[in-house]
Amino acid sequence: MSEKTNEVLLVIDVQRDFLPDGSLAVPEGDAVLPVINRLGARFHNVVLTQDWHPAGHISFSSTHGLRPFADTFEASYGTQTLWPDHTVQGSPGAELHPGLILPNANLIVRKGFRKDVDSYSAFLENDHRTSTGLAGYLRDRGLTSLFLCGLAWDYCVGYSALDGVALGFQVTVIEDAVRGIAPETMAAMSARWDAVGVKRIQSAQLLG
Ligand code: VGL
Ligand code: ZN
Repeated sequence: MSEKTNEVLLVIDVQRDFLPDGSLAVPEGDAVLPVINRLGARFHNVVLTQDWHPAGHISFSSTHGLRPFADTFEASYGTQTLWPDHTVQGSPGAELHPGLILPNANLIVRKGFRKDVDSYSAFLENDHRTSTGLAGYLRDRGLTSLFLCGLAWDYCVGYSALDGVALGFQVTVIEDAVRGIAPETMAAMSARWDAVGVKRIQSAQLLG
């Protein structure tokens, strides 16, 4: 692949807790590792995100004495899905997965570190106002074409892609380098991607 200078690989939330044996394991989450490592060797610009929650975070069902996956919480910014405790700051589960080998990584963006706001998107937290700073970083560096991979299709990859388009970036999801939490929410997210012009490709189209 002859990479263009405006292209960046965005590797979303490939952390121990989202892979098998993690507290919020994404089905087949480990399948993305070899694909992402191959992609990472081909991009000069690689940016990672890391979900990074304080203990007692608003998105944890345990914080509210409610059930993960089944219950929701009415946050000031809208309805928040509730999850098992995951990616707690400084815990082993929050670490980037050790199977990830990305020497070209330029930046790691942490998100979801405010106790009262969750953040699925790499760009904007769930209140749709608080910026992670990533858009400014990418614009400053002239990186306007984003290739997304990682976890999870229906949440963090999903909302990052939608916000990326809304912020004026060209966004392509590398489908075989992404896995999701549930088929229904994945299908719903795919429809939203298609509606706003998120492109979808297979890694072979880049690695070929
Ligand atoms: C994620 C749910 C909660 C993700 C993060 O990385 O997709 N999903 N926190
Ligand atoms: Zn989270």
